[in-house]
Amino acid sequence: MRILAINDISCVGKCSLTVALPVLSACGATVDILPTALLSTHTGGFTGYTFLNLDGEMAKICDHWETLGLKYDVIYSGYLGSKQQIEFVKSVKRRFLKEGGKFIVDPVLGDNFKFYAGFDEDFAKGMLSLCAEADYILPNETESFLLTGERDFAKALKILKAACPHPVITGADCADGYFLYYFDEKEERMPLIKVDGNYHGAGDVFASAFAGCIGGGLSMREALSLTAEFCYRSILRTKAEVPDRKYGMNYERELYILADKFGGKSETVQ
Ligand code: PXL
Repeated sequence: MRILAINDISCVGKCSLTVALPVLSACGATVDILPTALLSTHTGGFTGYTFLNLDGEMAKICDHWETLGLKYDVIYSGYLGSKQQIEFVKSVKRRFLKEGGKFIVDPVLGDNFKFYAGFDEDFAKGMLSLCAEADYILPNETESFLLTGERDFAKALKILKAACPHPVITGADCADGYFLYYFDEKEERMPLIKVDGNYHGAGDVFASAFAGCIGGGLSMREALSLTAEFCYRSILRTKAEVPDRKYGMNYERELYILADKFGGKSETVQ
């Protein structure tokens, strides 16, 4: 299974591609990357970070790839560095997704009911148009609100479903519990255990694991349930081990959950 991960490289802070690579690899995927921006750290909680937009480079990289005839089973996109990149990622899907392949969009926009630095309403509109090209979208509760203007999760899910066949709201805090809201063949809710606190990078850990599980052939429900278990354990570990949450999640020693599912003895190795 070959996956293309389109996301930024935040050198410090464990999110985006530095998370996608190990998590997707643990799911047995061959991972290629298309970096959208290069930052010294992510933008959530650090100050003074560097930011290099890679718009021009992305176009050149893809032109080269076309000469190699590359095609992907899954294309998974996350943080985009500019509005132009939204249109560019649509063209990447057209050029490089295999017939019958899956396009998974994590519409990275914000958290805690605020946009991340550099994003606004106009960017959210563009992101919704990218969601309309996806098979699966993975907004958190803030992104679900920024995309739909709706705080009620059942209503937001309906609006998202009009854009994309399989939306997942990745952490819906409701009066009667904490849930994944998603649409597979019908609207469903999967209960989650809520751990107090804010865990930077949790969305990337979730989206990467889900993309790996879908690429690995699991059904949507199986993929969500394994992803939820992996995230829950990683969050518990992070809560215990990482005092400064802007440094991201300690998910590494939970990767075995994915590797156990997707690993196996090679027939060529005795
Ligand atoms: O985790 C989402 C994310 C990805 N990439 C960058 C970010 C953030 C969130 O803050 O700043 C650069």
